[in-house]
Amino acid sequence: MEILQVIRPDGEYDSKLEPNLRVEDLRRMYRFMLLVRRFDERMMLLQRQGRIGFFIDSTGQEAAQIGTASAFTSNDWVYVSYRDAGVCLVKGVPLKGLVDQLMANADDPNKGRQMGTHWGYRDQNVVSISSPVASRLPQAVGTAYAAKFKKDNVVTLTSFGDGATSQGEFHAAMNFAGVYKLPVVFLCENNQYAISTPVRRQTASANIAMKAEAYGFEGVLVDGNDVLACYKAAKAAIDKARSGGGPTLVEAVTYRMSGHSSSDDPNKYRSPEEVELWKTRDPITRFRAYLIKKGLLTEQEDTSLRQDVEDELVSTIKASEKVPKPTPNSMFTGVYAEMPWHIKEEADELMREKS
Ligand SMILES: Cc1ncc(C[n+]2csc(CCOP(=O)(O)OP(=O)(O)O)c2C)c(N)n1
Repeated sequence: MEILQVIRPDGEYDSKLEPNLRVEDLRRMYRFMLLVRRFDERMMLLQRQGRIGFFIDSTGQEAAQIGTASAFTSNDWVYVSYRDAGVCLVKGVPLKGLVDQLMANADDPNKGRQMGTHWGYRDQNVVSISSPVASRLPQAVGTAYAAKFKKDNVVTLTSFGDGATSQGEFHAAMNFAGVYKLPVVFLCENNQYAISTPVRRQTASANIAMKAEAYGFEGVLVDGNDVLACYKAAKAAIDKARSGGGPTLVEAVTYRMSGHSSSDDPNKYRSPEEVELWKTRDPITRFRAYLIKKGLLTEQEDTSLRQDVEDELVSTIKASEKVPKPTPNSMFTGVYAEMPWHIKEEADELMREKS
């Protein structure tokens, strides 16, 4: 299979393949990429300082996430991965919403009940993450099935790692989506590892995209470190889904530059040479080179954009840290429309003990 690439690692590009995007869209995408990279660095530091409990970053995968998400509209549904802070931001989740989640404070829409990075934002159609690997895929297909049934003109995105493709849920979801021609985009962010398991231990296939063929729909292989290629592949998949053409599996070939999470040491299972090689394919360096080559960004503008991102992060962290923790009795709310008697008893007992 050919891999779709618009921008080469040195910033040179194929003008015949460039998607039709406005300058402000390109700049917006670049800013999101800078923001999520600094967000990752900052959050990892906060975790090391004990100011948040746990963190999973996406460094190296910014193009796959920002490029793909930029092709969706605000009405579309997304079932993201814990590694997809960038998708949440593009979907319109405020930066503070992400930091509040990690701080598990009272402003977190999930009231601090989820594990850190297990995003969920109802207002932006970002469905709360369930942790078992690949469990989101059948859920996303269910949403796409409902959309088709109700004739809602929405497309559902679900993103997952290469490791998820070894789970039964991946195959069940792909099969159902294929049979019912559902408006769903499967995004496999193939970052080469599932914690310490390399992708060659996940599959004997030449790639993951080709698996779509077995389920009767198209699979597309894309350079996951090329933001324009990711946008272009997603846009084509979304347009097809919206016009009744059914699902697409997009495999974005990328690399997880850091460890699996704040609890992992990747030096135990991969070589420094491998990491160095992927650094030369950095998605942000590549997009920056492209924008400069096209005259859409100057060195000075880049510097001030980075400062702007830094300022936004600093003020957001300060604001989130001021928010108190959720009150203990908030754990009894938000699940049942009418509280069952036994939960009410427990809530009353807690209130008595606290008073
Ligand atoms: C069913 C299940 N098994 C194991 C785990 C533990 N676990 C959490 S993340 C992960 C690796 C997932 O890798 P991949 O799907 O490639 O996504 P990535 O983390 O690389 O983005 C594992 C094994 C889990 N959450 N659920």
